[in-house]
Amino acid sequence: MRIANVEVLVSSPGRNFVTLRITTDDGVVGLGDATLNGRELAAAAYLTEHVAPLLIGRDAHQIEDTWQYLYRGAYWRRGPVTMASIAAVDTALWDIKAKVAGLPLYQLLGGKSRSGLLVYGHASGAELPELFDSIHEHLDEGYRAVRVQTGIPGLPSVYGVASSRNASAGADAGSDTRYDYEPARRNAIPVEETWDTRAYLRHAPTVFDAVRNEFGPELPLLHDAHHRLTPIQAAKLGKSLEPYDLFWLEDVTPAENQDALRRVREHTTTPLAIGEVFNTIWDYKQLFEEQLIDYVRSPVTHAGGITALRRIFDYAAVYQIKSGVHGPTDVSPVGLAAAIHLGIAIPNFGIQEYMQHSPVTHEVFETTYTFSDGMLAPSEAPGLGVDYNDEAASAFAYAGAYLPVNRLLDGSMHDW
Ligand code: GCO
Ligand code: MG
Repeated sequence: MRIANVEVLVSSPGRNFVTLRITTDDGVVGLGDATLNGRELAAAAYLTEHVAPLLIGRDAHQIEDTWQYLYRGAYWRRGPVTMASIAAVDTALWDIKAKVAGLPLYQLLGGKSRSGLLVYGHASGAELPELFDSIHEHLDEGYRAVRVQTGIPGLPSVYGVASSRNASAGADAGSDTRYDYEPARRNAIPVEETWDTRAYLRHAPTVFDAVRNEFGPELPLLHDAHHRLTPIQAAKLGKSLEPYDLFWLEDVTPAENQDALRRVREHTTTPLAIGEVFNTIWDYKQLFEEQLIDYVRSPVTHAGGITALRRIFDYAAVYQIKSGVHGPTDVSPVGLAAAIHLGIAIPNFGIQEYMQHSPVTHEVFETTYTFSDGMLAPSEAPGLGVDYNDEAASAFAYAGAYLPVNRLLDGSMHDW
């Protein structure tokens, strides 16, 4: 079974997505996600110019060899563009193999280890009343765990907080208080936000205190610091949130310097999650071996595919570290479906992020996975269980959109 056709599909049903479609000589079709939010066309060009020509004529069954061929063969290793591209090829080949076997993909990964994946959604509010409404909306929808983000006094807008009930305006209009930052000023330069770490460190514990008082001790609560703190500030935040028993505290500090997490760990027992911007197993080496984190945030889409992420999870399991896969709406339904198949199979599943794609996204990506009682589950359809509707996609042309950037009050560039 040879690869006969490779197509890079760029579309924008509500937000931009890069999808790879591989077709074999006997007509089996596989899909992969290579969406790199704000830098989509770099991954699309990498695939079109440098990967697609190498795939034609290859044995579609040789997933591992193709992975090694693209990773080692590029000479220039790692990096988000390369690894998102390899991920798309890898996922599409797993989709094909499972379709040929006539099995849902998770069966090829060892079968089910659980009946469903516990997920968390994005509750947010500029002020506590909106936040409480948002948490109630999530609970009413069945969510059993929620991420909590709020505004900070003195700052006009903050990461993770829906700016209005129509935060996802345009094609996504009508969405609720769930946070989404797309489509953010299409064809314009990035929005600039401001940040004040001291105000944040003062405010965050008061929010969690209020949420625990309102919703009680049981509900798993998560929080994302989005790479903004120094190690000692991160340590301070972890310590100040300990009374509120967080499920996890995410991206407290940028982790290029893995030693930084040692400092945080010395000071707090709040569980730590990291890795949504990592690309390979090497980014986790010290974090795993020194047991500096508790949850792995990499998605299939940005960490080299199902083959590579499964390896990361196996390595994590040695240290009792669990999965906590990134699932914002900029991971496409193809990337999410891959995560669901992997998550249902691995022994060390922790939680899955599930922001929910908009109805308009689902016009293009026809999915079969299900969400009920706060759990995601794969369908029994062969392969990933996702179809790409070309006709629907033709109505949604790509338009450049950037993530915001962040500055401190004195104008210095900061991490967003
Ligand atoms: C999360 C993430 C996202 C990212 C986004 C960038 O935890 O879901 O931090 O909100 O900011 O995926 O493209
Ligand atoms: Mg995050």
